[in-house]
Amino acid sequence: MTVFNRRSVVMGAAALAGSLGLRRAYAQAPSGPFKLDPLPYPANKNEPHIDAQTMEIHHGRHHAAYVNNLNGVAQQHPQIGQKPLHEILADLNAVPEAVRTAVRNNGGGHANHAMFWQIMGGSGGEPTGELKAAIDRDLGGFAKFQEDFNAAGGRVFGSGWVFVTVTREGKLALVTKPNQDTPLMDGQRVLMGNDVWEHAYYLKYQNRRADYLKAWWNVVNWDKVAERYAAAKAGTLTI
Ligand code: MN3
Repeated sequence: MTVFNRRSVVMGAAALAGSLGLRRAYAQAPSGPFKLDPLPYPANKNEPHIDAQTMEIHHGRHHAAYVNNLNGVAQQHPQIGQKPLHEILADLNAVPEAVRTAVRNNGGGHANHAMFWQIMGGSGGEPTGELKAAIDRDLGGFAKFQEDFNAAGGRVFGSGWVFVTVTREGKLALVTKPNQDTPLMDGQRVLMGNDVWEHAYYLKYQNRRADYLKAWWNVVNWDKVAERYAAAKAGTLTI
């Protein structure tokens, strides 16, 4: 078999796996050190604000693809799997240049989505305690924080994220990033963030990103965000 023919067969197999749907694609995913954890709640938990189909596709296909792609890179460059993900992302210059962009996009995507699922599945409301005090101190209070966060998310051109970063001292700041970039790449820690890629909202909201940003607050799990805040101050928050 010539190289050309072998490649045709491989590509044909990949196309077939895609046409057979998600389960078959999982079965053929490259194994490796990076894992896609199941959603920590049923896919319909964020209804009606985020529909179950969006959650299923977003987690089971988009996030799964980042994990699979990252494992594919790790098969060729085993050292990629030997450091914690937040350390890899904080030092992308140490990643071989040939796969640096792949690690940036897929590693960032894996970290961002792992955080994202964790802080949703709640019922909104408002933060309390130390976290509320930090929002009042650093972000101008809860109402102003929501307004600024939504505005920042709306200003992201194309695909990206809006984040709240947190220091070891517990200080908060609003940050936006394009694509699957993350403040982890600047050595920072992420308290919470919202995905403003169209895949996060298009089925239900189409082009109305502002409506999605506004509705998203109804599914934030503030207990989980508070756990992340405490972990940041304890120095144990990773992704
Ligand atoms: Mn996404």
